[in-house]
Amino acid sequence: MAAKIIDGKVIAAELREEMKGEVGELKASGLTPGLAVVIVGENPASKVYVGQKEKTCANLGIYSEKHALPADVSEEELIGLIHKLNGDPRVHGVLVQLPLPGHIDEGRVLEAIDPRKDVDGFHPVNVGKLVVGEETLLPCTPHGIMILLERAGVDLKGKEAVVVGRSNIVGKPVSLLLLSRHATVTICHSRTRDLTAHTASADVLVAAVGKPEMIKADMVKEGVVVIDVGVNRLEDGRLVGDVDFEGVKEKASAITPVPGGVGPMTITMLMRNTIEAAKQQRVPLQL
Ligand code: L34
Repeated sequence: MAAKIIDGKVIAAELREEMKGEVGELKASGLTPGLAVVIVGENPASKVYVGQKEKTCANLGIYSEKHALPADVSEEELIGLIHKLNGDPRVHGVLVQLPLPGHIDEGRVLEAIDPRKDVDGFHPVNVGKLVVGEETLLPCTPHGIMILLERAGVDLKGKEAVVVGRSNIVGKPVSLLLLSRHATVTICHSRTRDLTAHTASADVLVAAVGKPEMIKADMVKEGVVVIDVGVNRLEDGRLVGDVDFEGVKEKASAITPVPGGVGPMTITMLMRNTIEAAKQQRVPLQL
């Protein structure tokens, strides 16, 4: 059986079209959603992603500003900028592109962002809300994955969901979201003893490790739904996922491609969060 291709590019474009209308209405009512993106250093991939984020903002009518800091910026200076953005009423979302240079404590930086402006959903307060099932700004990639599964018509209740990778950005939060939809969730990682024993039992497999094409056809079962979060640039310039797409698509019932799968959804959900954050910041909390 050849798999259905889950087209993240098309689904993301549909969602952005809806958001465009919503942004138009908000602006007419006097509220322009605003996003500040902070990038430190010269990581080429980060530059590409940040460029796409700005372009998408412009396309939807969302106000955006980019703050590019040199690689040797001090942690204090970076946190100072975040405090300034926390207090700027034009800015509803603050995103610090990761990874950061080694001399900067990532946790300290993420904790400096006002949780209400944390459109990445990385602040411990928002992570905590996700854990206990409270409504919150969801991390963009995991949220995008859940929408792809929904649009592909995948019912998660009682299914075996296997997540390969345990990062704070993808693996851990997507595991919690799958759990909240009543999947039985297994998280595998670099120390997992028999990876194939786990992946072969998956009804839904999420690969988020950053190793080019490591998930092979003989590691999955017939009919599996595969979400490939990997974005790996090979030496020959090709962009591939963590899944051997050509092999695995012959066994899967549905699969996301790279590029054009999860990536476009990540940026689109960032726009969603920026709009949500703007709406929440307009209405003062009734305590
Ligand atoms: N703070 N840092 C913060 N938030 C994030 O949500 C990210 N991430 C990850 C890296 N650091 C971050 C992203 O935005 C990865 N990431 C991301 C965003 C977009 C795409 C991939 C990763 C994407 O659009 N990928 C395209 C291909 C792009 C290309 O040609 O290089 C795709 O179709 O998959």
